[in-house]
This record gives sequence, structure tokens and C-alpha cells, in this order.
Amino acid sequence: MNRQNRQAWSRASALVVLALIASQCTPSQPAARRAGSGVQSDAAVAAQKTYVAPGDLDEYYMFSSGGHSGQIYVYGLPSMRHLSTIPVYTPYPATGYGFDDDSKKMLGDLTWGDAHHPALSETKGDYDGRWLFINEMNGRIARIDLRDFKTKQILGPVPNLHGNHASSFVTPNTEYAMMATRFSRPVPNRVVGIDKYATEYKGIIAGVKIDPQSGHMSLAWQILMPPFDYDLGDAGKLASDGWMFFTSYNTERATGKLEVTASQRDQDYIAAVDWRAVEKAIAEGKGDVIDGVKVIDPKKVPGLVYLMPCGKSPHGVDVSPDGKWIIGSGKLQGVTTAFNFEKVQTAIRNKDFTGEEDGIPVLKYESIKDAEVAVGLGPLHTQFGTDGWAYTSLFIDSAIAKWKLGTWEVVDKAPMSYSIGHLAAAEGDTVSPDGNYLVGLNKLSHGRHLNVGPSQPESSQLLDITEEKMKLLYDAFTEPEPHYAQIIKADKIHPIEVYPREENKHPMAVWDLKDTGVTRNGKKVLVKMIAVRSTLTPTSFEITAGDEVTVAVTNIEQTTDELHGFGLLDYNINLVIDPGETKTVTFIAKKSGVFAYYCTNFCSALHQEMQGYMIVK
Ligand code: K7E
Ligand code: CUA
Repeated sequence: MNRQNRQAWSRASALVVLALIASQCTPSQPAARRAGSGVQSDAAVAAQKTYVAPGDLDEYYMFSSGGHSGQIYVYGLPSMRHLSTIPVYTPYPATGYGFDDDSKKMLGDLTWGDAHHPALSETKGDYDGRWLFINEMNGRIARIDLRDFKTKQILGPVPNLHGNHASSFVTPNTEYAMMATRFSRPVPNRVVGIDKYATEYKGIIAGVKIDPQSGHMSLAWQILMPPFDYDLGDAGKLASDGWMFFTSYNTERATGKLEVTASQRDQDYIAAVDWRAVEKAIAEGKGDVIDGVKVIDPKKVPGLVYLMPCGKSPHGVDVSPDGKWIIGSGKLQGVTTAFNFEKVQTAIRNKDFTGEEDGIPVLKYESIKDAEVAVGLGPLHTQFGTDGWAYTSLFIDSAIAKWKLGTWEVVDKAPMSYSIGHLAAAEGDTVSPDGNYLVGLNKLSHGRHLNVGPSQPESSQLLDITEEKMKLLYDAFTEPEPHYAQIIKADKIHPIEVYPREENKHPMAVWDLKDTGVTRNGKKVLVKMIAVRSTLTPTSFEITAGDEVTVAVTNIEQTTDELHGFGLLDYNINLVIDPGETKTVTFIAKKSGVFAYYCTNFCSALHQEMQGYMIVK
């Protein structure tokens, strides 16, 4: 049996069992009460659809932003099992992240980050399973390699850009990831009174160039924008390829109590950026260097940015799979607007403008919109399924509305428990969404889990969207703080299980026990160590107080799942070394005495024997 058949078979047999259980349930269970004899209860159907039998594997990976935990949580769908945590902006002792020299250097002075929007790399508008990008509020963006699920690069904090929320949305061939400011400030940063906010503070939109071979990110250009709060973004695709869209609020340029001062106007904007034209302008030498970055002022270089009026205080902006429509709405409204990209282009050609903001033309709302869809109160984000189906999260209604692109009819609403923020559909940001699963990422979850005190667990809710009515299948605990997630077919990702020995080019790697040991160069001491079941070699080493010590540990295993750790007590040192990997840690031996080190990852029957001593004279 292949994997799919095996899954179908195990679900079918599970269904029989569950239906039996459901039919014998006590009457206190409403699902059982609803089930007539011989008819499966809703609960049994839902359980069957999410059941992944022991030994079977999920169909999808979901990469969920960990918000201000600074991490990414990996889930399997449809089981909603939490499979892994990828530390990105925060030290994570479980994998030793933020303790070894390389990851410590990558994190720099910041040991937290507020991550919001993961973006899988794309080829021709389809997830290609190579990399995952995620933004962070302290002006940073990171790349995770999906070959080993490890953070490989953190770019930033980048100059001029403050509060990187409208990020990391990639373009259809991963040419760029984006960054944009939630918080405007003087550019370059200097002290200017808040009374000068409207004229002296600036927003920034930035393009981060991604190397197509290595995935390496570099800051390519920035655009100087009016001091609005840029909130979310999405890249154009197919029909609208070459463009980027960003929502903005506080177009009042207000300060102070924004919930009042920034809600004066009926409309704010979606900024439409022609990034190919920006690329060309930069190549032609346009723009000024500010704090080391090429910055383009649209007042001096027209034709790159346009403002599309949108309902007040918009949050998400989402481009339909064919690229024809741009969906955005005020988050206090009862409708969401579908803007027609063709009409946007026509309005630009005809100079159908109603005004300008700092030299950026404002397009006429009536000329560029196709429809206002009555989705319900508090529309935030829209995801897409097959056949033109769209799903909009409604924060105030605490529901998801299902509606159709083109006919604009709303056909279904599913209540969420509760106060949904983002939502994620299977392959939902691609040119061809799968249309089978949808996950609501809820901001609050009152009463959905056992009570664990004031910090209530958040929840993500899995829905079946294969039929006309959306069906709730599962509630899963979600680590704080849920923002966006992306869902990719499992067979698109092929992670390695060990680092092949021949790929290890680390200058301090050793593979033969006779090459281990201590070398000294003045006050600098290098300890080359091998970790292999069940010894850390050398089993002891001596140094002198005040030495600068580098311990380089190579795990010479080539066996799956044979990780070893190097925990050094009292020195706050905790490495975890995967099979075939070398990691280093450098520290000053400040304390003298005897200190034990040991393997932290249970690796064999004699794991407990895997220990040694550092003697500091
Ligand atoms: Cu939570 Cu995208 Cu930061 Cu919406 S954001 S809800
Ligand atoms: Cu190696 Cu435990």
C-alpha cells in the first residue's frame, strides 16, 4: 500500500471504530445526541478526517508564526500535531540555538523578536519547498533552510526602517521579500519633536533581494513614504506580477491616542508599488544614499508608487490566485473591497487621480474597485480556495465568511472560537490553492481548552472546506502569539536526516579520536572534541583561569536521530550537535575549579556515562 492508500485505509477503519464509539456515547454528549442510528455524528466525521493513525504521516506542513516568542511552530495537517519548533529570533535551549558562536552572532544583541508573517519561497507563484522567510518587528527578516529546518540568516536591523510589520511576503519567483514600517520616524534617525510628525517623520518600504541559488538576502533599495503605518502586504502574481501592495492606516498622520486620532478619515490607502520599475530606477542610479542604503523619494522619481483608497484602518491585503483582484478592507467595516488590477492600470494610464500625498498620486476609488462584498463585521485577511472561493476572517463577528470572486456572493459563515485574526488555506498564497483545509488562527480562545490560569492557551481551528458549507474539524493549542501561517504539501519538502560528513567543511571539525585535544596559543585555548556514542572525547581538559576558550564539538555520527549535547555546568553553555555537525562555543574561563560537562540528548543506553570535566586552574 502506498502512503495515501494506507492513510485512507487507516482512516476508514478509524471511522468504523469512531462511529461505534459515537453510537455508544453517553447522552450528555451533544454530538452523540444528534447522531441517529446508523448515521455518523459530526464529531465522528470530524475525527475521521483529522485522524492520522500511528505510523502514518500528515499531508501538509503548516508553518505558524510564533509572534513575540520569536519562533516558528511546525504543525502537521490534518492532525494538527505540533511537530517541531524552529527558533529564529530567540534562543532555544532545546536545540542549543543562541548558545553556540554562530547562532549567538546571528542573534546579536537582541534576544527577542516579534515575528508575524512566514513566507515560503516560490517558483512561478507556487511554493517550491526551498526556504521559509519570516519578518520581525525590530527591522529584521530571517531565512530558514527547509533542507534542515534551521535559521541560516538574519538580515538587519536594517537602517531607516522601524517596526517591520508589513513583511515578509515574497514575489512569485522569490526575487524579493518585502519590508515596511509600522512606525514612522525621522529618516535618517535623529531627534525631531513629535509635533513635526506629519512632515518630518517618514515611512519606508524596502525590497530585500534574494539570491536564487543560495537564498542569501541583501537589502536592495528603500522607498521614502509618507508617515502612515504600513501594516500588511502581498505580492502581485500572474496578471499583477511585478507589483507589491501594502495596506496603511493613520493616513491622518496623527500622533497620540491613535485609536481616536487615526480614525478620522473614512478611507486610508493601499500603496501599490511597481517593483520592476523601482529596480530599473535603481539600476539607472536614481535615489539617494541614506545611512548606507539607496533610498528613492517618489516625489523625485514619479511612476513607481500609487495609493489606492481603501476602507478606514485596513489590515490585510490579499491578491487572488490569478492576480486579477486585490482584496482589502477597513477593519471596522462590514464589507471588503475587491479592487480590479486592470482598472488600477487603466486609472494610472488615464491619470485618474483625486489628489496626492507627498508626491504620490491617489487613484480614484470608484474607478478601481469591482465590488464591495458584504462579508460581515471586522474583515481582516482573505485566503483562497479552488474555483474562485475566497475566505475572509472577521474579527468582530468572530467568524469566517466564504464568498466567490467575480459573483461576489457570500455563501457561508463559520463561527470561530474566537476572534479570529489571520487564516491560512492549504497552498493558499499560491497561484493554485488546494481548497481542502483552512486554519483559523484565533487571538483569544476563551474556554476551548482546560483552564491553565490567566494566560489562556490560544487556539487554531481546522476547517474542512471541500464542501459548500465549511466544517469545523479540530481545535489545536497554539503557542503564543498566533499571527500568520502558511501550509505546504508535505511532499514538496525533502529534509535531510544527517549532515553528510563530506559536506562538513568546518575548520575546527575533527573526525578521528586521535585529532581531539587541547592546543594553546598564548591565552587562547582551542579544545577539539568528538561526540559519539557514548563518550565526549577528551573526557577532561585543563585550562587556566582567564583563558579564552573555544570548544569545538563534532558529532561524528552518521545515524539518524543520533544527536549529542554539550552542557557545561555553571558556565551557561549548552550546545546540541546534530549528526555530522560541528559547533563551537567561545568563552572566558572566569571561574576556577572543577566543572562537569555532559551529553544532554538521550542517545544510548550509556548516555548517562557521556560526561567529562573541565578543570580551571
Ligand atoms: Cu497578527 Cu498579520 Cu501581525 Cu493580522 S497580524 S491578525
Ligand atoms: Cu550523547 Cu547522550
